[in-house]
Amino acid sequence: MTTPPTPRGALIAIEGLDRAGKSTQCDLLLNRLISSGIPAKLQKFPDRSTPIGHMINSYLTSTSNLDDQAIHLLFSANRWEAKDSILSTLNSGTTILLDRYIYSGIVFSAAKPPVPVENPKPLSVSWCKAPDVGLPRPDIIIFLNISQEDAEKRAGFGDERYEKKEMQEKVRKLFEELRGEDSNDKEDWWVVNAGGTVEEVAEEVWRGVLEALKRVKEGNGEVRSI
Ligand code: NYM
Ligand code: MG
Repeated sequence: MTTPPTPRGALIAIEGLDRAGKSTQCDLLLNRLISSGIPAKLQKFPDRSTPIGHMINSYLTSTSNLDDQAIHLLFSANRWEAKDSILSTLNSGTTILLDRYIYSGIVFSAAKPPVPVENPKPLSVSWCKAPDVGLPRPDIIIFLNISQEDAEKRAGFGDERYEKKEMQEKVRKLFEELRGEDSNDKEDWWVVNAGGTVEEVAEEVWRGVLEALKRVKEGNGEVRSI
């Protein structure tokens, strides 16, 4: 008799604007999964610990300057360098929580104001998506949706690039566009009202996770691609 193969883990992306509560929810969720007997791991993007991650960190903290296109490709490369480990972790039966993924990658780059001379047009969503095509596709994207009003009630922004009100407003619009894109992609989004208490948000997030686990169970075992 052969032993049945280990069912693969689920790939769960957590997305949202800065201050939506992603990191808090990721930590709670990781604990809840593990204490429910579901092996799980957290993978944060950008992963600032790798050589590419160091370059991204210098850029975000304004220690270095880069073309919009170059930094965009570095964010994508930072995901590609994690791809094999993501796939082998999933295939070994461990669920992965992604604290940001390609969706942040697309909207933050496309939200940047054009540089007047060298780069007169904003980067398009399709251009921004292209380098991520082929990466593992999440079974669900849990979007922590926070209203402008609630976001403003939370602690102020940090000093990193992109943490400015005008930029965040564009990011919000682009996330909305991305969520509505086409019927196929639409199913992937699980929108949670992130304006509630930490516990209320965690409950809604958990329902999304149960949905992802169900999809994996009903699927053919393969990890889809972007
Ligand atoms: N960000 C994040 C991007 O611009 N592109 C990407 O591909 C990713 C993953 O980095 N403001 C931006 C969004 C954030 C910033 O992320 C740092 P964090 O989660 O604050 O470390
Ligand atoms: Mg941040």
